[in-house]
Amino acid sequence: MKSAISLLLPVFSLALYGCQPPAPAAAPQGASGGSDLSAVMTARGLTDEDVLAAAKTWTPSGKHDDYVLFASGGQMGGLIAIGVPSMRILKYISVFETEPWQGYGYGGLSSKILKEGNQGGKDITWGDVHHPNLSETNGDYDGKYIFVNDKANARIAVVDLADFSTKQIIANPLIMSDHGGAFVTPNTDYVIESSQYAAPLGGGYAPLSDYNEKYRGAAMFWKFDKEKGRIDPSKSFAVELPPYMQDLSDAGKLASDGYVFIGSWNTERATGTGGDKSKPYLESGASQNDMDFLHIIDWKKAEKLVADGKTTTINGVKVISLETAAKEHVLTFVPEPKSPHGADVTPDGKFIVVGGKLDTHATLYDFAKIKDEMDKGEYASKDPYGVDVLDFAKSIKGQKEIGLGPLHSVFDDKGNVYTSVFLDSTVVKWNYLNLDQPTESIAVNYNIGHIAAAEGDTVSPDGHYVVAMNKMAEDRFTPVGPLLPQNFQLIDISGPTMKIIYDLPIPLGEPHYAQMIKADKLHTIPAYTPAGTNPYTNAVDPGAVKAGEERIERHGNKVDVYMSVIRSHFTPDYLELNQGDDVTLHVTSLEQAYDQTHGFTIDMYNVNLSMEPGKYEEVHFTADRAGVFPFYCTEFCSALHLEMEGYMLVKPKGA
Ligand code: CUK
Ligand code: CUA
Repeated sequence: MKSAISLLLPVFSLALYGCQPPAPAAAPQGASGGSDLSAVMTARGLTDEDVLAAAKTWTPSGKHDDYVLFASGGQMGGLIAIGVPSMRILKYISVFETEPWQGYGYGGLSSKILKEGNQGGKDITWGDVHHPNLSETNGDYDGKYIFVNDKANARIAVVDLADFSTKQIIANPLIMSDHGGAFVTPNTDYVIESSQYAAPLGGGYAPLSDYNEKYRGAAMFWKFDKEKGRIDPSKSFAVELPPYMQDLSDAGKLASDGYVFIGSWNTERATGTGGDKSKPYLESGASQNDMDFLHIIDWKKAEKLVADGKTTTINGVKVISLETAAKEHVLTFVPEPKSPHGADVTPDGKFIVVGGKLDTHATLYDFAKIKDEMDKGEYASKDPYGVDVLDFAKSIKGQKEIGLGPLHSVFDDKGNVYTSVFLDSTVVKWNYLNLDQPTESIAVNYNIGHIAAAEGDTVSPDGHYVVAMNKMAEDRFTPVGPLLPQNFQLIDISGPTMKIIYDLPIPLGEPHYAQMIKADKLHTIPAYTPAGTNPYTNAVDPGAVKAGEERIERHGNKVDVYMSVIRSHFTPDYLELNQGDDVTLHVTSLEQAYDQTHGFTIDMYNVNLSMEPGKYEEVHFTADRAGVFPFYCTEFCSALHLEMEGYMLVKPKGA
């Protein structure tokens, strides 16, 4: 058999030398080894396999990636868009956090979006993003939107993939934290957000001694208006859940369309010690039962109950009470072992894979069996809240021995499941269509959390790649102090065995989930067209100006500035204000040229905008500090970029 390297030489030489064939073997030069491939390999200590991996991921300048991975940014509060297979970071998308480069949250229109996300009157300027979920049509990613949750502050955001920017943040008025979300139903009718840590619904107070009676979870069904591209809270509803900690969820599809599956832990309803040494910590208290409950929600039935008015209203949200949900079988349980984590529906919608976390198995639930039991009313027991519980053994196709700490599962196009195994630090491949097929395992570095596959959550996954999202990097990269990056490892799953072909350090936030979409499904806009388009209304803003219409209007102490931006000046380029003026800047970029972005910042006033071509922005502030404040363009936009500046003069009161 030919070695990988001899097969690769032509490919790699082309990559290195463009169209020129390599010169005859040259002597190694310095640490890189010069221009001869085998000399480079020797100098850098690379194996054939390393070079093969490089050839599979190296993407020459100007060539684009096949896939885009949208990874949660964790505590960074936003999203990271990464090209696959190159693993080049393409963009950070700010969602719940302020971010200066995108001018996100520094006085412009985006500040209003961030304000909508305030909870209980508190400014919240970060988020703990766990699960990005792409919009779907017929169970397939359609490339239009991506939704994310903020676990810490119970919020959901809508990101438009036309311009990769956040359009809406919805603060959940019912729950105090979320986790099972954002997940969409197969036609993006609903974006699902379920709670994690139980609390009194609506943000009220109750002592922990009332935990069983007063603390609750909820599954929120946010109605998505596909025309407007926004969530419509008025058409949304929630299902009240017992105070078990609801965990990950997934929406049914095809065979299981109309249902949502949510894992849970702490069916023990442990609440911690409160200093009483006879009581267990929450962690061990919540790990006593052999079984917790996989929640099965019939959302189409829930929708009918809402339409029939069988709801109560809490903080403005229509809620199907736990009692009604149990009685009407909107909510049914099936036992799941043991403090489980992921719940992932297979591409055909026929099965649900649950990772055991404290168990060594993945459990494969058979939806046809579940449906049959529910249709016949065959229940094994009831939980303390009157919710019917199905029989475990009757509801599963089987279990697969996976290893220590199975968490999340994704799928390829051949019935293979790739399960992340946290404690073992492995990805384990098995087949849900044939449970007798032996498993294959690959070591990852280290402590994998989530895992993502190409088109992996659709009704037709692509195969090719999975990405292991490892929590710990340890020795993988040059040390950077005690706070280390996470490590995304790209795994080639196209061959007979899995191969790691790239390590990408993630230096911001701890990402949780990611989804990977075919790049050609994304249709981004090159500019806001026509010039003056408000990115939040997708229409030319009434405050926008055309060239020649720029002006300053003053009515008493209210000042409206209609300003334009184009290479390389602002019009008007100085503003004479009086201290205390109530100022609104209406800023229009007159550019339409691709990649011709300007910035607009007012020194000392915490105002900073990104003016992409054609964009309309609006800033409202009080000119409360007197003095002379330069404003300038922060993007190196032209040869006269430094000259793209002006003055805001604020005359002191009484001067
Ligand atoms: S969770 Cu983080 S590794 Cu929030 Cu999806 Cu499992
Ligand atoms: Cu415009 Cu620099």
